[in-house]
Amino acid sequence: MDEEHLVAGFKHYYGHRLGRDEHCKSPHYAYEALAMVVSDRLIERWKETYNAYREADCRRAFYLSMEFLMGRTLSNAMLNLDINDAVDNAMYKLGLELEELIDSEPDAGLGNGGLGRLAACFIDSCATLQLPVTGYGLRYEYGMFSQDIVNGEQVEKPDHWLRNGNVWEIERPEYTHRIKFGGRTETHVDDFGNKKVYWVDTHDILAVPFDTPIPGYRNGTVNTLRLWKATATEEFDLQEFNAGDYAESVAAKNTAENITMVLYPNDANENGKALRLRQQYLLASASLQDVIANWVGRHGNDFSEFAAKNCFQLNDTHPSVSVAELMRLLIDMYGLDWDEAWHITRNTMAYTNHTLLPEALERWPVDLFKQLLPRLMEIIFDINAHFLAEVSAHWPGDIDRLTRMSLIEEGPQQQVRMAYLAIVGSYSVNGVAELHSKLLQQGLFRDFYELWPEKFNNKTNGVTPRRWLAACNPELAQLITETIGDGWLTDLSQLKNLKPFADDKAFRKRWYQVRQNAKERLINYKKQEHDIELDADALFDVQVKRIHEYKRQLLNVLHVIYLYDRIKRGDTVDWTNRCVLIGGKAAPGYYMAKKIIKLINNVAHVINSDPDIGNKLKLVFMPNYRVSAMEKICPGADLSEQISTAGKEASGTGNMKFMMNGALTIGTLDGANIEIREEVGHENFFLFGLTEEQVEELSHHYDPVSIINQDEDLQRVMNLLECGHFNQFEPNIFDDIIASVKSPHDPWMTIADFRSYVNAQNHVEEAYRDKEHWIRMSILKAHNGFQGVS
Ligand code: 26Q
Repeated sequence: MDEEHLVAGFKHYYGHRLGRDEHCKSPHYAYEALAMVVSDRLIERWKETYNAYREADCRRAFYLSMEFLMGRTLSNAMLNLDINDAVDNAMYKLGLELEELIDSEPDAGLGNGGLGRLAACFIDSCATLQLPVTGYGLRYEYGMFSQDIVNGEQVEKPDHWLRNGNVWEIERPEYTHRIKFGGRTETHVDDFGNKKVYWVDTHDILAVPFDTPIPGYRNGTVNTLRLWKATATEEFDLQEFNAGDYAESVAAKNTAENITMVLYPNDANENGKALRLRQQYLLASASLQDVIANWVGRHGNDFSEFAAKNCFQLNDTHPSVSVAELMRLLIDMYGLDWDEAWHITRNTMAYTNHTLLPEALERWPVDLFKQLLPRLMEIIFDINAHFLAEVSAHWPGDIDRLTRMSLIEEGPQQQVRMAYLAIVGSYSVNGVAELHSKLLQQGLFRDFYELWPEKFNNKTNGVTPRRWLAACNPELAQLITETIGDGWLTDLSQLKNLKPFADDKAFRKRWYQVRQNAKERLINYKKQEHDIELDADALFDVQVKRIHEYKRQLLNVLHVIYLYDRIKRGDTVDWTNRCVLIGGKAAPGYYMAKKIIKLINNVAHVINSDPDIGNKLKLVFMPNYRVSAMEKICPGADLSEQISTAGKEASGTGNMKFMMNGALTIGTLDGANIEIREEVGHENFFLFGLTEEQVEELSHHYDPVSIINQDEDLQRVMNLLECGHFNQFEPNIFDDIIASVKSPHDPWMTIADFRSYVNAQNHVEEAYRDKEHWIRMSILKAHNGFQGVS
């Protein structure tokens, strides 16, 4: 771990393994050599952790997720191994710039947003808490697309993140599993009248695992993230080869390998795609076979303790075919009877829901399911039959309820309701914030809550403070540690010990200085990457997240236009300079989200090139928002925008990352905002907007046009939009956006919240002008110890 050995290790890898010398100009190889050196230091601890869990023989959890949005690994590994300073010195000795090496690591962008990053934060925290938790996911060849902005519009580029190899993973072909697709089922009855089902004539593929070490924070524990890659089987090729089609048989490998080729964007248009169902089944089957093979290796065919020793956490419904797959494996492969298998399944599966939006609830056409996974479809029908019998015993004669609760939705084409499958097959169902969990019980899953209230619970999301404070904002972390010790790194509630220091003038001064430094770094990053000058004294107002109508980036833009209009009218007494930064990706098929990006860029162009505006107001769209960008952005933000329509954002997690770095929040009573506000105190949170109940009530008689007519400011904002002020040479391109906010059916109610949002923003400005007051709030806000579950 010391400097000398790090230097020697680096030279060894750089010179002998990678074959580079001092003439090599690319920082990439230096990054690789350093990553190899750091990775070596994880391997021994990895084996020890594996053996320790084996010996402890405790219950283990497996986090099944189609997404792990890991971002970069190097700086996190260095932090957790406690070798930051040694590496810093070693690189200095070698004449290398550590920052540059860190920045040449590509993000592992194997996720869309919140749900994928939550999985990554959880496995980090589990390693730190020394919990025996393994992540299971897919090793996509292409992660989340990278976003370019051309003429203000999003252009997607494939993200071939593995192009230069991946130092952190180890392939483990010895744990390969075979996955069946297609074919048909045959039922045989033996001499004793026992029924046995065979799934035959299948087209099989292989799932090969790649393991990544997940180090805990300075505790010697290294857990595992195991990602599956799809490959062709040997005989798959051979069949065709024997028929003489050599080239075709090799080409056919592609069909198998396509399965893990690309991460699906979170996009309503991608619903129902067969390839996505193949991906989901690959994850479910390979992971369950893996755990069962390990179990059988230790306990033979005795599954009596299986549920007591294993559980599978389903990250949304994406892996929920696992419920049926575990039944199949136990019954068809290990000979258990239905009741035994069902008892085990119901006591090992747990389901986390991440959305209330009805369009986001997964459904698969029965026909497609039958064709791709015939045996699984049969099992789902059997589960449904048993389940509906239970429902009718509970509510005799209640046919409506049976129709509502059935795992199969009837209609022109039958569909499997994956959320219901997950609920029926699990011992626990949770939402991701208190409000969200309450709404699941009272709304979406009400029937199920009435049947099994004991299954339902809440687990408010959390984020890892190691990556989201210690690693991304070392200066602030240092100040906190100097003030209250370093216990907060593994016990976030200790941040409450900062509270008295909000009254300490000297501490406030240091806090302010550290935050200004972070803003300067963000400004430099923007300047380098996007060639724009920002003013460090301005209020940095940031909204970064996926672009979605319910997240209301549009409301943010309406406010920016309102500020622009005020400057143009000369209404600038007591003005607060403001830089509004917006970033995020739109799903490639989401028309409105893409229009919103275009609008942001067009408004930005008009504002930023108007000399009347100057430093009073800037609007910047930050392209290609991703994990490594957030690590640069959140330390430098003053104000975090959490402005979703109440009841629509399940939790939000960006809100937590901003607050722990000392930003204040403007937000609605939605998701985890509500709990954050309770923790930090109402006076430290800029609240606005309708409540979830008010949104629901208003939806019956919403009249945005009359709201506009009664609000002069809003009228002017709408006029600027409608007269084409931001699209002078592109007529009508924003008509659909204008129509959407003016529609009485607008589910996001942007217009309804405009006035109260503007008022809250006025309070923000007032507070920002009183610097001492703002710093006090920043300290209290960041550090009242909101914890979530990380
Ligand atoms: C669906 C169908 C086809 C292809 C992809 C998908 C798909 C992919 C990803 C659907 C949804 C997702 C991701 C959802 C997500 O990130 N939800 C967020 O989860 C966070 C963690 O719980 C919450 O904080 C956010 O509120 C929630 O929006």
